[in-house]
Amino acid sequence: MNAALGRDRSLPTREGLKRAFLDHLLYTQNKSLAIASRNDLYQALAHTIRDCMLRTWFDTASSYKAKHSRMVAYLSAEFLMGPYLGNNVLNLGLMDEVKAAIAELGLDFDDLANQEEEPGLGNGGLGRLAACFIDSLASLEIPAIGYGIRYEYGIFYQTIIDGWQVENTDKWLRYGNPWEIQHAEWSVEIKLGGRTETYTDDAGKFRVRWVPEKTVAGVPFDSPILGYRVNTANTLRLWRAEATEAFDFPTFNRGDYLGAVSKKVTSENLTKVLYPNDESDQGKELRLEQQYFFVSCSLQDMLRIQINRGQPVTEFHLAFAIQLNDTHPAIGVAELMRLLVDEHQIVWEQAWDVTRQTFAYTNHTLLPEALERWPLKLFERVLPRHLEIIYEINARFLNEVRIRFLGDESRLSRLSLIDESGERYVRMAHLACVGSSAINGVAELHSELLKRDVLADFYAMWPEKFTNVTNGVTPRRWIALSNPRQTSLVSRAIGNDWIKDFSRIKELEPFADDAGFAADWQAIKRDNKIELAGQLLQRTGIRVDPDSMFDVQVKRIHEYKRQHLAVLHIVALYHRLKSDPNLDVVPRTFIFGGKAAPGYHRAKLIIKLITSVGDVVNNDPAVRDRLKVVFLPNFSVTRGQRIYPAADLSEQISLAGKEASGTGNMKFAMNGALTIGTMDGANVEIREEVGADQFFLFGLTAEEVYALRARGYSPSDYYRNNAELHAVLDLIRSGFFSRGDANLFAPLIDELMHTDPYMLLVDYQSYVDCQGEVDRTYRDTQDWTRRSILNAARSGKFSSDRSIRDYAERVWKVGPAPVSS
Ligand code: KOT
Repeated sequence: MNAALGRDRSLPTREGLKRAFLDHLLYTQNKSLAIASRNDLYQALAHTIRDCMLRTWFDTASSYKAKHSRMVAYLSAEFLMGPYLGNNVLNLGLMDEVKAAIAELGLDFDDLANQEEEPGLGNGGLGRLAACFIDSLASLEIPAIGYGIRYEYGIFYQTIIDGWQVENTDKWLRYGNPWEIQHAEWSVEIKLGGRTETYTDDAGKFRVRWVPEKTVAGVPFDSPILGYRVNTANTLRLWRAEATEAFDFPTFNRGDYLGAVSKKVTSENLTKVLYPNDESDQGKELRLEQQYFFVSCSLQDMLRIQINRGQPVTEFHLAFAIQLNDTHPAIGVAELMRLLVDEHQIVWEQAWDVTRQTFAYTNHTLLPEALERWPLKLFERVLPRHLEIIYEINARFLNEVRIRFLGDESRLSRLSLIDESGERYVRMAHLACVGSSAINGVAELHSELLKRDVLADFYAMWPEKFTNVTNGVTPRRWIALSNPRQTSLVSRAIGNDWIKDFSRIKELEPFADDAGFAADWQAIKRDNKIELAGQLLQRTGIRVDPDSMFDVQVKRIHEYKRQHLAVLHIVALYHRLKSDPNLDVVPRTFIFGGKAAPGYHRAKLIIKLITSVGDVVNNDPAVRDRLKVVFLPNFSVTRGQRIYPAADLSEQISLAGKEASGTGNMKFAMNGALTIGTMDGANVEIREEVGADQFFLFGLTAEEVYALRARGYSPSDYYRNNAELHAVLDLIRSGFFSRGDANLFAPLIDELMHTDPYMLLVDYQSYVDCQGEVDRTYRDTQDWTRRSILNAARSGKFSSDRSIRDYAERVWKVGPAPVSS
């Protein structure tokens, strides 16, 4: 409909943007400027920007089709995309023009952009990584499609009531989603449950077919993923479950209208809600159905594309490289086998070759509770045919093992796809390893630990399959969009090529010693802190001093991430200040944010501990100018965009050997925050890149953690031998922070004193000493600023563009396929 835009790919003028905006206001929202709500204005602007991308999107698809480019299919149960509007305007290269056009209409761009409900279709790191990767794939002009689930309700909205987390539903689709296009014509049918039966086909061949108990329809919703200032717009294709028939006609004809509709409701429950657990496996039937649903939809879609291109299904692996984002889509290995063998009548051996050459698997965790396994009974009930296929894969695989390791029975049971040590389970990581040609961890240390520990037997079997791809984050969203002040300063100094080629950020290094640049850098940090302070006041009622050090820990709340270690430090400082009111400490604002899984009581108690300590500290006149503790509710991509640019100190304090990589650590570093952290995940590589002076290191190494655990660890020794730690734990235990309720935090403190599985007490002194070092360093503002600039200048490795190049070369064997203009 839009004459002002989108006819070709030349960028629209300011007048064209204004005209298109007003047209959408009238023809899409049916409002005038005078009566439009902010949502109407946002919707009109979103549609205007969408129009600017459609031609590129269409041309990209045509170009891939014509060139038969090998395509990356990134399969992920989560895509935590964050708001689209700002990012799309940025990637179009239209930020200044759009802002000006909107201003000329008497409106404010940021104000409208803030109207967008972010699609929270992920829990945390894993889902956000998928979003950064999809941005980098498009920006590097690599043919790719992201496949996932269009949850009707994303991650819950967190509020804090009386210091506790309260979950609210996330109705992100309430006002519609202007960034998606539904393609009902590409719907597919998904089977579930039932049984299998054998039959003889026309050629006299013995075959198996699946007689499902029910079927549901999968309907794709596509969003364009525009690369940064290129002619490529890839697709994010998310599947929604619908009833295959709107009505169950036999029931309907019996006069049971409600009964007939209820079947529709049941089908649609499949994609209703995102499971809000990060790094824990709950083994729920609906979750297995969700996984199978989106994987089968996606594989059927790829086969349709392959056939539509006139290519044989036996060459599927030449057309697609499928990346499994952890094991949530690992059922794809069995599903592709089923589709090839049962539905396309390919012989097993050939189908297996195709399958193995198609898949690659990324592992994202070493935590045993996150390794997915499905009770065999449940699996059989939902996916009877897949269980048979998995048995067949397993039998052939174990034969291979037997030949390689004669007589090693225990190795067989360790490697088997079926865990038979007690109740029987299907091990999804094993299925992923056997069915993939490449297996990777997400940071050097993590990949080493995988080979040594979790996947050691697979490493012994196929060392050549293993590789490391260190995570990265997109500098577009995490600097150019979130931190416009830093972006213009940097671009004034070194030009703006760094946004596309982030390795060039190193050209900033010489400016660390440029007094004028440093003064600007420092002023920008202060402005960002003032802005965040405004948000904190508005959302929590707590007033903080922008001249205090902003010491930030934002990430999911989990014991292994040790938010409570930071609390022990805060309580220690509080205790010191109370004992010596004249003590000279650098004023600090401790900022926390993050969600706890709703069923993870210990994590929820950690939130309550943070807010309770905050209540006491923030309201104590003796310390309140020097210590502030804020828990910012509902940490999300949107909130992160304001937080990272305003941080002075980034807390990355997980127990070594637990955090696979971390990606928040990278966002902070790029935005000039120095890190206090352990030798865990990508921290190791960050320290290596930015230099030890820019990284405050403390704590045991992963090796030392293993050694200590092997020797036998007794936390009570640390409690007894460290007077300050003793006092801190006693103070929390006593009820001092819980209005005299000595029971409230008892479970937390007792666990620390008796088992302390994440070794807080071991690392406590080293952490507190290290914070002392941070304090001393921060006092010399010029020195701190210099380190902050160096830190950002040396963060080039942590762009997701680098990660994607690594995958493209080493795993997918694909290259760019630019779309001609
Ligand atoms: C969740 C469930 C099962 C298996 C893994 C997870 C998982 C891992 N969820 N998030 N992660 C994080 O992934 C990030 C991206 O690789 C890492 O940076 C981070 O360390 C993981 O904790």
